Amino acid sequence: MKLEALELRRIGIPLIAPFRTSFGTETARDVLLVRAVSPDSEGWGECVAMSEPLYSSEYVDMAQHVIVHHLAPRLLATGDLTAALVANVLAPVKGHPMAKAALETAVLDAELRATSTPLSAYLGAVRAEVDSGVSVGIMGSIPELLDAVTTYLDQGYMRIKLKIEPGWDVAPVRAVRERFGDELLLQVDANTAYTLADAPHLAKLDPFDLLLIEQPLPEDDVRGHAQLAKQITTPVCLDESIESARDAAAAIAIGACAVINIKPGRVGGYLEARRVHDVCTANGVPVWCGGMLETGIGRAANVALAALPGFVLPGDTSASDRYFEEDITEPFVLHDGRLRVPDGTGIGVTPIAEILKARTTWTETLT
Ligand code: OSB
Ligand code: MG
Repeated sequence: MKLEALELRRIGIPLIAPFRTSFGTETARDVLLVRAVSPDSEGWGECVAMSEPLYSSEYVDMAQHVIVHHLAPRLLATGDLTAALVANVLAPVKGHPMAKAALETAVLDAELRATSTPLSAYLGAVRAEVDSGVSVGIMGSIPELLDAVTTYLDQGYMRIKLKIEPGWDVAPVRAVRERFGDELLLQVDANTAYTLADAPHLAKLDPFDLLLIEQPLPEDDVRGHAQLAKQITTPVCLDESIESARDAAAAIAIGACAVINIKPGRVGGYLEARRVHDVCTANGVPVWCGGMLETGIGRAANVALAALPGFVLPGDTSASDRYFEEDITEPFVLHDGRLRVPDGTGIGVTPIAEILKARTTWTETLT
């Protein structure tokens, strides 16, 4: 297709409740959206970079800058662009997977809409709905945590993930396990808050039969995760450490992870995300779809990915009302603990014009 324009837009959208992780507290999302325009189609992508570089080195102002000055000009200068070409065209620019993913998704959405193909079908989905879990932030007290988990379970979520950090780990896990019983699917996410020296402490989580512990050690300590895996019985899952299918193959080969959390933004887009899935599946490693507090635009595409066969664990694919009072698309709602995979063409959703307009804080069109 001929890429005529890339319309960039920043929107501000408050979170229903503050979301605290080991790296910080989010109270609102400042989201960069990309609209790709071709003569006969248009497509949307959401950049998952946060306001500050605390999850990874990317952040939204930087994503905007690299798109305007380095990435968009390369795409706009490509005569006959396809989604499959985007990563190659952008490869000379090092890093910035979240910025690249937003662009690739917008181009892919436009391409799929032009051929009336749903993203789920294009990716190879095998399910019409996906099991939903919920990521529960660090709370001020155990009673507050138990109340939050009670509410989510009443809503039907099929799996609970607790954010942990030193000082908020064994006690909240024990409290949730004791209150909700052995059948509850329960896992934890440390967002790199520990070191290998904490292995004896992390082993105290062993009796609670967790599904997995996500990214306990720093992102560049893949070998440390392999060593940790020998000292605890909880399966180790990687998030931040995995930025490509090659990373996934290497981590699996040295025994650094038994599970992988796939986030398309972290690996540069849905095409690489599918390759991570394929590598994991070929190695018998289960995967699940992570989240970055996306609006309906990012969520729609995540849900399509989560319908691939290797996604055998519930994802952080929660309903719109877990995050926002009002989403920018038709809201995603839980049906018996699941989200329906959009069946429209492309990502299957578009922003609602009035809501988008009301939330927009900045826009620029690149040609
Ligand atoms: O590590 O999975 C993470 C949110 C922002 C940044 C990193 C993470 C998360 C979550 C929430 O855990 C997932 C979601 O509900 O979108
Ligand atoms: Mg994580």
